[in-house]
Amino acid sequence: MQVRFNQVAVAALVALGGAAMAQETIEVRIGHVGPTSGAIAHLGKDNELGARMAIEDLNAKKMKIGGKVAVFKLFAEDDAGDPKQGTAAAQKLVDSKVHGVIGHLNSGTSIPASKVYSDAGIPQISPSATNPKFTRQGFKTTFRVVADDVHLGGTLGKYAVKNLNGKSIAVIDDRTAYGQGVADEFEKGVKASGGKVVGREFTNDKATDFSAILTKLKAANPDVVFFGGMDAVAGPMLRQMKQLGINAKFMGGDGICSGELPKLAAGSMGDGQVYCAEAGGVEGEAKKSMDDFKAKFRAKFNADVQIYAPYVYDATMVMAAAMEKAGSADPAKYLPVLAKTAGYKGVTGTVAFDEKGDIKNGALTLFTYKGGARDQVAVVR
Ligand code: ABU
Repeated sequence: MQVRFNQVAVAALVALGGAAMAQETIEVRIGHVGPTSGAIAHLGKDNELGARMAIEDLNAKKMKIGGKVAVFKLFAEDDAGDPKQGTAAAQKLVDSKVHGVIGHLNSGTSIPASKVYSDAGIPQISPSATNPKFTRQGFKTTFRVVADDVHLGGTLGKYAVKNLNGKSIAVIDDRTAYGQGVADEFEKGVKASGGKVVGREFTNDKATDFSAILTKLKAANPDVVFFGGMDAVAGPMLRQMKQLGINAKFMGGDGICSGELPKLAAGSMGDGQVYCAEAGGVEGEAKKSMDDFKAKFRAKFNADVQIYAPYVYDATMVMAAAMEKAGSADPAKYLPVLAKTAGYKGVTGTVAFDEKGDIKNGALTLFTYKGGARDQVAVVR
């Protein structure tokens, strides 16, 4: 009789232990939007892979939110870099009741989409939209983990005059929110540094023939040509500059600063001819975390980071950390905690937001290209 009692007691204890071990879970839906189709699909896919990597790492950690194990799910959307598709993708994510959004990639899509997220009270962190307006609309839900075009364009303008010794500088932009904005800031930076802008032309983000504007600028004999736009346009522009015998240095912002640019330029870039800047970056001891991320990314996806995958990764981690700290994935509950993010140590450096949702003390990394690969020149703040 005693033996039977002991058997029952042990069985009951095992059942209780099993119940305790089967922990409650909470589903956390993270939206991601970027242009995974169209001319800059390579950049959109790079961003999306950064989000996938973050989601996998978060799930492996078994992070607890409000005492429950969080199961993160990625809701990935394509906006093709188009403002209308951007707002449609944003509405789709709102309808899917995502808890937060990482994206979009472009300023031209991030800005209109930010109103959709703001109206729904859903936090949005862009890993790459640099137009200042993005965080200056008075929305509490809007954040970014990169420096803006004032910093980016202004620094590049100064660099063109002071470091590249540019005497006659030509400027082209693609008339997008990003391209025109960064070119305007570049022009201001050139003038503030005592440089001379000898021509300003524009194209669009789908153009492939630049012979008319390049021929016009060639007559002004520029020693530096700055392009505000993306790598998919900069590559063919570099090819046509070479065909026309324009031997000027070529500069651009973060939009051209990809691993893909040498391929898009199809052998038309001389070593040290092209300069660009990523709107973030780390150096010294901290660079190891970025290098480790890039190695892990390559091993996992058999692809090199283009530009912003590490920033997408950090943006996702920062959002999850705010949920963990708030003990809730409810946007209304974790948004105030997200806004107070300070000192988060990510792979791209320290993330802290100011009152507008901009990164505090954002860095820039200047690159040139040598042997068909990006070559880091300096990190500046
Ligand atoms: N920052 C360059 C690419 C994204 C954008 O701002 O449009």
